[in-house]
Amino acid sequence: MLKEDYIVRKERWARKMAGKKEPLVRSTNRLPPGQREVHNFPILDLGLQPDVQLDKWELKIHGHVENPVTINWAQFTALPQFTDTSDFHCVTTWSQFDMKFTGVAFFTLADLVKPKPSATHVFFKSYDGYSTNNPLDVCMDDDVLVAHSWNGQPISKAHGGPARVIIPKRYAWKGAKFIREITFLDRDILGFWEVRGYSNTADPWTDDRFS
Ligand SMILES: Nc1nc2c(c(=O)[nH]1)N[C@H]1C(S)=C(S)[C@@H](COP(=O)(O)O)O[C@H]1N2
Ligand SMILES: [Mo]
Repeated sequence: MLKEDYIVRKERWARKMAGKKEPLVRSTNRLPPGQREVHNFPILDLGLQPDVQLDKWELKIHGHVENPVTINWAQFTALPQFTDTSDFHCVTTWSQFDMKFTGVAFFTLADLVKPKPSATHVFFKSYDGYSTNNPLDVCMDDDVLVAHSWNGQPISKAHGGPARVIIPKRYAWKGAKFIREITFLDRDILGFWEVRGYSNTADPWTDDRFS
């Protein structure tokens, strides 16, 4: 990512953190090609929803970073909190608008572990055995977070609680539910769906579903 792009994104995020964001003015065309709007927040998983107790929950963040950490629930929820409203696009053609997620911004987690210059990609692993991958610059945006709440309520087990990753600019499979481990890498490694024929770039606006 260009240094200028990074600074612009982080400034945008800082305004959100300070509560100074202007009211959202969204495009009237919010539905990416091939999608239909839903209101019932469908559930998609691998058929198993791991029962992770909060006192056993841990998030390991490591790899090409200066300061690897494993944080427990109390440490995670003590980090600066971030709420953002975004649209959610599943590759199976449903989209739901105005999803209000609260948690910890990816910028905050990156500031905590300090990625080394060699870090170019991020690999996410979940408690259900799921995994997915993204370029670092996709994660370093003002709308990316590890969420523990949806519309003010704790995220249910079915929707990936205790905590899940939200990456609004990508199809939703790029955001791991039941998040357990975040690894900064110096190369790309494909995740669960990416090795099974799904697009590695997953951009809803270009109908970029399969590889
Ligand atoms: N751990 C995990 N994360 C996952 C999945 C999964 O099966 N396991 N499914 C992905 C897919 S395909 C989508 S569309 C969204 C669905 O989130 P939801 O069930 O809350 O709608 O989670 C994504 N993250
Ligand atoms: Mo999906």
